[in-house]
Amino acid sequence: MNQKEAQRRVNALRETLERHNHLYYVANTPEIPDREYDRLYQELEKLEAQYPELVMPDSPTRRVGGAPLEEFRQVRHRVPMMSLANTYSREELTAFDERIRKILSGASFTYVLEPKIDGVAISLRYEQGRLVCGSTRGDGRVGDNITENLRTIRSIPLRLRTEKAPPAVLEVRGEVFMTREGFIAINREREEAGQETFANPRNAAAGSLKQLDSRVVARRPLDVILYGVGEMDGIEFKTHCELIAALRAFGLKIPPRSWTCKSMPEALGALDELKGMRHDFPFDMDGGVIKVNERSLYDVLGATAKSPRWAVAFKYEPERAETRLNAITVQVGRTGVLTPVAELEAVFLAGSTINRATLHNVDEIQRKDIRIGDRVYLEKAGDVIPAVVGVNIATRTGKERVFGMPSQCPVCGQEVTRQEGEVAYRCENLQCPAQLKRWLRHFAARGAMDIEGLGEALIDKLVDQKLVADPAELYSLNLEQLSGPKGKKKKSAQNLLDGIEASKHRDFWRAIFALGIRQVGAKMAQTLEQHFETLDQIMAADVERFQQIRDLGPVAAQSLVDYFKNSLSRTLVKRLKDAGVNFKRRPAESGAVTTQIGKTYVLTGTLSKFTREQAEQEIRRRGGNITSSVSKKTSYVVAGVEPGSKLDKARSLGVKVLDEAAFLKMLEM
Ligand code: 0OW
Repeated sequence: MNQKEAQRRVNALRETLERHNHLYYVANTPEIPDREYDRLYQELEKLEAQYPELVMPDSPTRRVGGAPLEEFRQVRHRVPMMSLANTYSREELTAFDERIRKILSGASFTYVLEPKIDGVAISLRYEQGRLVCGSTRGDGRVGDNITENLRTIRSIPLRLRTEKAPPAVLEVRGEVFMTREGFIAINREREEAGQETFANPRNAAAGSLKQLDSRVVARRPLDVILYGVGEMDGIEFKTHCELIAALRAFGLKIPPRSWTCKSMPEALGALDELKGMRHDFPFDMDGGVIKVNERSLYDVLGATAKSPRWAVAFKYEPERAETRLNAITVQVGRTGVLTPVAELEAVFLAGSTINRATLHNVDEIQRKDIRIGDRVYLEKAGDVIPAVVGVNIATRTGKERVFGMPSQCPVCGQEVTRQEGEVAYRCENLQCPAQLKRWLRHFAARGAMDIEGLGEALIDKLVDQKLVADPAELYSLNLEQLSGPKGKKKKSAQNLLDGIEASKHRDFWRAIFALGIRQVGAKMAQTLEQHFETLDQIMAADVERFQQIRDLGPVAAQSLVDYFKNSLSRTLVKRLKDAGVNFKRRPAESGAVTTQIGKTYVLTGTLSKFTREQAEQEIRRRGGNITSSVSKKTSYVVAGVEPGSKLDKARSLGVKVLDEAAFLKMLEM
């Protein structure tokens, strides 16, 4: 290939990759499997390495920067980033409407309602269609230049998509957020690694954007939604709806829903509808924003010192409960981290009864001054995880007790340690039964090796009776050991042995996930299966090889290399292999397993045979994709018990709906 041909191929690859990036991260309608995307990406990387003169700063391979910054530079916003007036009351919305009508003295106008995303406000500056600067809001006039960090967010295009000449300047404004799923995953990882956890998805997003090393940011599951503009040159919009439509056409991600309303009463009705959809969005939404649609009226309406008079945010009260903290117990995790857990008087909150909540670490307990016996407030972080957010100090009697972390592991008695710079206390005893139990639970779980009959109680027994000291030993258990005195439990013992036997033939990714490698969740294990045929190939890979894979960042890459360098892990893997556990990708089956490629699914409601995660895995395994919201492009909506508004949307758009039985049939399960 000569230079000219290389240039042509590089251009074609960039365009194709940008298109698929947009389909995957913005439009939520991927068309090609990940493996195909990775192949194209690797081809581009190779060509760019061969012809460095062809490298462009906005190439899809150039999202993650090099060395960390020393500090962020400052950016002056030429059009200030305004704040928003907030209210919790519908009466105030009516007053807002009256005020506007008075100023406009009879001019006709409409309102737009859109969800209020609970994230971090940012501004993106595109010059001649290229992303040149990304910044935080700061004080509204001056913010931090966080371009490097924002470039790592895949839903932010590095170039605007347009057939015509792009505007000379277009500054777009919006919110960076972390999805609830991403927040839960990252907190789980951090807890296991002994790091401080984030209180909610908003803090996780804000904390991520503050990182000076964009390689760290690249690993955080961040996303963006854009809903406004700042400075513009060479483009203008008459209405907010027109603006949003233009952002969408430029390939930018816009609010998932919006309502155009003729009056405030209509907007109030839309607010109710939006509230009902609250849990359907994959991100935290704390209310709705009502904006005047006609932009020509903005100057007339003007602004206060901080916020425009043409927009207002209506915030929903956070769902909160008060209950008594009866005790604080300490749990020992799979990696030995000691986690304090709040034992609560049972209380109902946002759809479920809660009697326990993680307190994360001692620092957090001290910061909130939580004492045993206190009346505490509970909220659900990221809408799902119960969290103690504060104490009702007024009800203190003086009998409450301050909590102290035990100096010895509550399970094995070994002295606990706290490493410098870590918030967590750890039990470093590798033989600690608590760690072993957690490890076995992870290994046998439905999402991993799915060993039928091996529940918590049985694992406790096997460990306490010293029958099993690691997962490989499960495979040498025999009927006699399990049958109990006089062989009373022969039948259940045989069932367990059958379950263990069956687990040897699970999919390759399940075995990878079951190993419990730090940073390697089920999704990552599936990605690894797509890229490697055998575990031996994974074991032979280096950090660079792992980093060629989309969605696999430097921390996970290092964790994989460290894990397989360790002789204990290698021995364990060998023993599992010798026992007959499958560590190979199955040859692509014809028919069933590949039939879903390119199809997009939306899940709603509860399924009886799968958790949400498992259903998603089964779809992905067959090459299908999952998106969070229903559109005309959705292939199927899978509706379980108590489906949300997604089902109504599917029906109104004529999208095919599958109940659980039809879904199972489709999966041929
Ligand atoms: N968080 C949001 C949101 C939104 C405002 C911006 C300035 C004038 C109108 O989803 N959908 N729309 C606006 O429009 N603001 C939002 O969030 C605000 C902006 C400043 C602080 C919040 O992030």
